[in-house]
Amino acid sequence: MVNLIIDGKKISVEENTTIMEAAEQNGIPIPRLCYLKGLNEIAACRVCVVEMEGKEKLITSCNNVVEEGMVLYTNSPKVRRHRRTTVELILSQHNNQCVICSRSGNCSLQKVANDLNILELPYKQTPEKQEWNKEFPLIRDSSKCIKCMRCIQVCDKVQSLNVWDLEGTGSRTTVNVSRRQKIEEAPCSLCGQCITHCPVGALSERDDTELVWDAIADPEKIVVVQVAPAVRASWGEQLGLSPEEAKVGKILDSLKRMGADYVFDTAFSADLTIMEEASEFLERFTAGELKERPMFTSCCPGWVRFVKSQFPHMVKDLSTAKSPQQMFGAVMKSYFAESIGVSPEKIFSVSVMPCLAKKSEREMELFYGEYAGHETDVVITTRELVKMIRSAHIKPDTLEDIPGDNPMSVGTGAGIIFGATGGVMEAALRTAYFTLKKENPPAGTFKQVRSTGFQENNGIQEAEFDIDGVKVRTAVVSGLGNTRELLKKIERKEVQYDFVEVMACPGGCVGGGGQLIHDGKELAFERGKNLYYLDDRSEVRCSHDNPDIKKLYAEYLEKPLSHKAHLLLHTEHQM
Ligand code: HC1
Ligand code: SF4
Repeated sequence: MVNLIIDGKKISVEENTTIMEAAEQNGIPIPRLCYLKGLNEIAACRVCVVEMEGKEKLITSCNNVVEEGMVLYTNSPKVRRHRRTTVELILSQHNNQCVICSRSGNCSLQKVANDLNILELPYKQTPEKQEWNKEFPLIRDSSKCIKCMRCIQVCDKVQSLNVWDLEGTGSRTTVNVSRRQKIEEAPCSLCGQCITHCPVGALSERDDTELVWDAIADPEKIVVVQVAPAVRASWGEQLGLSPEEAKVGKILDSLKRMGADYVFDTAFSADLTIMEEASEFLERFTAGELKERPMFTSCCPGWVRFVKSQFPHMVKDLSTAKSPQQMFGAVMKSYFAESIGVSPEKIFSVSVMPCLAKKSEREMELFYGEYAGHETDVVITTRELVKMIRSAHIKPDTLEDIPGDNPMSVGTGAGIIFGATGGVMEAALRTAYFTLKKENPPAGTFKQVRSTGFQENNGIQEAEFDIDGVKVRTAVVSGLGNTRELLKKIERKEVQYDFVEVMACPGGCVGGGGQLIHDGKELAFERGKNLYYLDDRSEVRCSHDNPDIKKLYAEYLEKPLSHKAHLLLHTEHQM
């Protein structure tokens, strides 16, 4: 143990603890902007400086470790003076129009400046302005970038894509798309992790909320909305709702109050995806097609973008099943439109997703009978949903837990866990088990595929199951850096699996780039536990037992992998 004094308090901490952590462990928070544990410990912002007795120069607390006998001050006049000047200089290069910023009220720079009581800006304002393609789902506003390097680090170290880099030297140093590419040319997976790790509003999603409001106001359009499984685990976080209170039915109620005509839970079409994907898996498995390489899940468009740009020869190994978002859209514009007696053109299909990549996945086209168009018309993120709830002046505590509309009102526990890493695999195995054994697996049979933490086993969860004498080898991975390592091992034949689930975002969609932002906190696994809790308490826990899915097949699709199912629910993954 190391003994030292911080702000007059005698403390004792383990060796190699950073000053910042030592202070924090003892109830002394030190302000910071760039620091992220394990990811960005480079003292780029210098806001975390402290004064050390006997030393003239201030030291940064995030990347210096404690030493025996140190006497430190985190808030001395000298520290406050320096910290203030540092923040004033950062503000001189920052577009300070906080009122019209997507991160207004949830910005670390705003908080640090407020805490320092900075009410005037002594330095000349010179925020930079780079061009950006505003059509792209990911928006970067260079005038707000504080060069903390977090986006560079998360894209490089966690996602292994290096979309961002430093450009220029000295005071002209800036962050931009690497190799002087345009963002639409870069291998961006649209996972949105750079957004959720940005301490300010330099990165955000393209705002599509006005398109939804316009559709709601259009009397010619029937607005149908689906809400993804992971959204329920995050939307309440900044609306004052506890995880227990933030039920998906309340989101559905909020959408109805805003003017949506029909509202649904995407867990329904997650069940539909399982029906198709589990059948496809068993078909490919028994035909001996998976001897060389496994079948990969295809519901995460971040992963699909990644495999297309990084491992194009593996695209053919993806399941042909469309994602639940796209399946729902296809069913809304066919089965549902017919059930309410309108033409598909009248249906305006909106989805609420924890994800940015879903905004590009929606560009997928559907040709069905006379209809040629999109399955999904607009995708908004969880953050955009919360903005809409706020702008509609809906009081969250008045929302009611209403069911989804018919004939697609039921989603099972299997559909709900899609939002957490391992969930798609577990849901598929429950149904594959039933197909092979003609009975449901006992609860917890496939728990082994659940991840215990993003960092453990490089985020890879391997498992092997014997189902009625059939041996199935599975792997589940989240995070694209982890995925790259896994794919390389598969290529080198160091490992062999039959079925692999990949989610681009660490922890799965619960940690998606469209979820609410809590600077410095990784909440994916907490949120994931919430989904597993909901699954435990679901009345129906297997996709094949979903009564609305059974009805859909009986009345419309006939059976999984039927001709009609292929037409509506599968894709060839165009490059
Ligand atoms: Fe996901 Fe999925 S789990 S991909 O994250 O397969 O976005 O939640 O909706 O489509 O169901 C996202 C979540 C989501 C799809 C499902
Ligand atoms: Fe989107 Fe989920 Fe994939 Fe992240 S893991 S890119 S949120 S689908």
